[in-house]
Amino acid sequence: MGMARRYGAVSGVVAAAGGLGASELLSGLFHQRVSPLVAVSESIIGLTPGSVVEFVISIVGRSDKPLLISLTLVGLAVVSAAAGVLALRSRVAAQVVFVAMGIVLVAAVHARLMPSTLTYVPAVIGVVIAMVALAWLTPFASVAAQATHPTTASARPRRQQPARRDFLLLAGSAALIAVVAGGAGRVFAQGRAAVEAARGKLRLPISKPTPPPGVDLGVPGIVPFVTPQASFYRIDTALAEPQILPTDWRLTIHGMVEHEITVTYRDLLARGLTEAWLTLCCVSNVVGGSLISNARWSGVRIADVLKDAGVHVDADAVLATSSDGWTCGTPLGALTDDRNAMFAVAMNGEPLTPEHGFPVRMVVPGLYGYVSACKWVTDLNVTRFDDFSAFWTQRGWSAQGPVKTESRIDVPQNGQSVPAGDVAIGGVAWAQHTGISKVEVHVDDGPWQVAKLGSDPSVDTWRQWVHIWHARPGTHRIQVRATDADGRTQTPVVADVLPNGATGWHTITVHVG
Ligand SMILES: Nc1nc2c(c(=O)[nH]1)N[C@H]1C(S)=C(S)[C@@H](COP(=O)(O)O)O[C@H]1N2
Ligand SMILES: [Mo]
Repeated sequence: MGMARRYGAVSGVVAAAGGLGASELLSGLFHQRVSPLVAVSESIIGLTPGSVVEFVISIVGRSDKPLLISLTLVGLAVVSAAAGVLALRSRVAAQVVFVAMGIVLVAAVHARLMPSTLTYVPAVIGVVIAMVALAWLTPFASVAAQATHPTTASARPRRQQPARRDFLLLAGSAALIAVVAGGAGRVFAQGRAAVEAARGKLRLPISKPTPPPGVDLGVPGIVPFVTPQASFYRIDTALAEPQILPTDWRLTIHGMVEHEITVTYRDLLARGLTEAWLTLCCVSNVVGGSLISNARWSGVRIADVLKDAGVHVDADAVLATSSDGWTCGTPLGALTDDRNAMFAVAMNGEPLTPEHGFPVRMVVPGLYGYVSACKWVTDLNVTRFDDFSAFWTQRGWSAQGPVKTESRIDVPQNGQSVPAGDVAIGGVAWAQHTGISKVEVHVDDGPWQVAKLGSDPSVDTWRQWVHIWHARPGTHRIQVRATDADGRTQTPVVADVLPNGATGWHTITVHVG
């Protein structure tokens, strides 16, 4: 490799390393399950035939992941080096290569993480930093390369040293920053270790949840009745989620109460746990959206704890505060009536994960998360709606947030092509704390067809539905609507998620060939 190409390659690799380091740091700070680098590696596993993956694992055993990440790094390095060389001739072309790598990172992150506000930030910032770094390094690389070229070097002997030194210094510091940032990302990720260890030692009196019979209709493409932890949607404003040891956790209940009380984790467990199936839904879930998931929750009834504090008759709300400062206001009635509003300590048979509120969070049947599901809850102020506004209500969202009846088509997917003949149209529907009594589907302007329903263990969960459609060739529009147990059919009126939840019938188009 000629000197010029070598400098180009170095600047390409260093620029990419800078971007990657930054993305590792940010994803560590945001406590994302995977960084863009790991997301790419995991996607490679996903795209590799299962037999090949098994074969590789059978050879390298548990080191398959580090090995794969190393290979991904080598791959990225090779492409970046090539881009760096290319930059000496065409900066635009080199940046196009970086953008392409960025698209790969973003796509991998998209496939591996549940979308939330910060999902794509590490990958995007990483790419931008890499591109800026390349733009900075390339001129130095070309000057240094020219300076070391034998003829120009002898012609300009004094130019040689400074130019090389400048480049190496710049590239060296960029590489150093990249390594430090990447390392810091790892350290942040390890900050979880103590909490993770404490969490691992907990032996909560809960059993592995088995889905009740009939909840899963067995139709491929419909989300499972129970959402596994890893794919449970996640929404919060915490840049770095709170890391709270169970032994440090305290909940203070105060305000319009007879006795102010403080509860420890041990106090809470001593009360005995109740369990319930409960679907959690975000007010930001658009029609057809995926910000809704279902789990088995174990916890302590909030009503019982509030009874100990003695709530004043004229209170009508509870303002809950999280250890990260986030707040939500919940109608007192929803916390004291007979529904299973709870301080949850476990989800799907294991202690809450840190991102879902470990050690203790609230879950309240029938209410959107933003008015009820306070994660890392540490403070309850019994009060009146007139006397406060909470995090999202200060930002234009309604003070009250009952979950609206909705239904979603999971299969076929919008825009999909399906063969003519019998096609299963299916999905989920929910009318929380009321229950679903009927789901209907119609194709084009045909009559509404009643779908078959999966069973539901309570009125607080979503319910699967399926309808077998005799599909004829052509392009068709499919719509779904649900009716709740009180006989109210889902409104076709389209409403935006702001200020209190979307409405409208989920509509998809499929091509039958
Ligand atoms: N501390 C805290 N709790 C929070 C939030 C938050 O931003 N901070 N977001 C709420 C919102 S808007 C929703 S929809 C649910 C989501 O819970 P999950 O991330 O466990 O799915 O948590 C709620 N609890
Ligand atoms: Mo939400």
